[in-house]
This record gives sequence, C-alpha cells and structure tokens, in this order.
Amino acid sequence: MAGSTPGGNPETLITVAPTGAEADKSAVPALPVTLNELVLTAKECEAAGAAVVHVHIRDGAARPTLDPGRLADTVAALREGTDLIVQLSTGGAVTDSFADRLAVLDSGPDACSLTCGTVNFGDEVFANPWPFIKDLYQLTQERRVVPEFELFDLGQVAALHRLLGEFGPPAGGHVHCDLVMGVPGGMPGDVRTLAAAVAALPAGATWSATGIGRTTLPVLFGALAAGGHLRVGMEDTLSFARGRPVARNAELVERAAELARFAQRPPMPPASARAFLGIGDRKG
Ligand code: KMH
Ligand code: ZN
Repeated sequence: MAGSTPGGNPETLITVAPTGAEADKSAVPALPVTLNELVLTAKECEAAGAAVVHVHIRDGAARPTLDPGRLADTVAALREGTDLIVQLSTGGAVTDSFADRLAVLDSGPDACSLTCGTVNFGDEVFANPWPFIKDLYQLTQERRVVPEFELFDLGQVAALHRLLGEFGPPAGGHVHCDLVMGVPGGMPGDVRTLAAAVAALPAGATWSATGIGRTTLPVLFGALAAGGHLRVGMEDTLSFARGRPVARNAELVERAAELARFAQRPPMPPASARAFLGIGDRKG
C-alpha cells in the first residue's frame, strides 16, 4: 500500500482538528472557539503529541467565519504560541463562497486542506467542483503553501491523480493525503474501505486517516495497522467513548499518541513533520 510501513515511516504524524465548522458552542462548551481557547488547546495538543493543527475559526458569536483579519491573527498567534504546523481549512463551512475559500491563502499558513471533490455532507453538500479544485491547487503552488489532499470518497482519489497529472507536484514536492471517512454521504469508515482507498493513492504518497463520529476508533486502529498517520479532534468526533463527551481535544491526542506508541510508531515531533511534509521553517 502507498505510504505503508514496514519500510515506511517509523513515527506517526498526528494532526489535531480542534474546532471544525459544524459543532455548536452552546451545545458543546468544550469546543475551542475564541483565539485564546484555540491557542491553549493547540499548546496542550502539541504537548500531547500533535504536530499539525487543522484550523477552522469562529467569529465573536462563535459562528464559523473565514474573515481574513481573524485568520491572519490566528496564524500569528499559533506560530507565537506553538511549533505546530498551521494548516488552515480551505473547506470552511458548506455555506462559504469559493472566493472566500481561495482567500484563505492570503493569511500565509504553512499548509492548507484541499478537498478533491464534491460530497454530500449530511443533509448538505460540500461543494468542490473541478474548476475550484484546480484554481485552489494552482494558488497553493504559486504561494508555496503545502496542501493536504482531503479525500472523502474513492472518486476523489481519481481527481487527485488528475490534478497531479495536469498540474504537477505540490509545493514542497511531497503528496500527503487525509482520508476523511464516515461522513454521511462519503466513504464509510471501515477497514475494507480504508485499504481500498490507500491502495488507490498515487505512488509515494503518504496518508493520514480520520473517522467521523463512531468510526473514529475503527479508522484509527486501521490506519495505525496499515502504516498510516492519524487525525483526531472535536471537528471529527464529540464522543470520547459511548455516553462520554470529549472533555478536551488533548485527550483525543493523548489517546492517539498512546496507541501510536503501543504500535511502536511514536508521535512525530513538529520539526520532523515539517521535513516529512516538505514544509519549510517559516519562523526563522
Ligand atoms: N466543514 C466541512 C464542510 C476542510 O476543512 O477542508 C469541510 C471541511 C474540510 O472541514
Ligand atoms: Zn476541516
């Protein structure tokens, strides 16, 4: 399988996605929505073993926003407070315009998400038509922002092959994907589907996986067993165990790190993750 051990990476890249655009702060008080809450969360998650933070931000009323000033402040504050790789979401919320999603790159993140196709998203649609995908990809190349290819379905793997074939390698030269599994409307979060998706990835690509909601643990165990990397966080799951809500993002990172160590693939520190993903040091 592409990017698998043995012979692959002896460490596990852990990404935390602490907020997302969907959960409601009034229903989920532990969700980090202010800049302070986000930076504190990021620090705790770094201490627990995360190397990348996948960032969605909220406005003063805790609603999702792509406000450029807030995004720039967020990038600066995360860089000031942590060594984490700052990956801004270009997916935003399902209601965000393509123009606003492209403008996310103006905030100068280390990395960004880039979803490779449209997917039903519960009762909504997460729109990523080909013209938008290729505009965003070319912008990442121009701005030297390293994309993480988000794959919600097997057809999106085909779009990734097309993208690389038509426009060449990404900034940094390395292809890293994130399999987002278990979204209602996307690929299911099970090991059979995980294996099929990984087998279809471009040669030399590495990958993380995350399972939404109840698929979190099967996907986590499957990814570790197959030599993949991990994404966890309250964007993807709000339950730590049956009937027990997540109390803080860091406990999801702590669990992932413990299982990674148990699998003899300890968490990858941020400096190694930069080299692994082809991201230069922007702090120096
Ligand atoms: N909030 C979803 C509609 C991404 O961050 O790039 C899209 C999403 C993917 O979360
Ligand atoms: Zn996201």
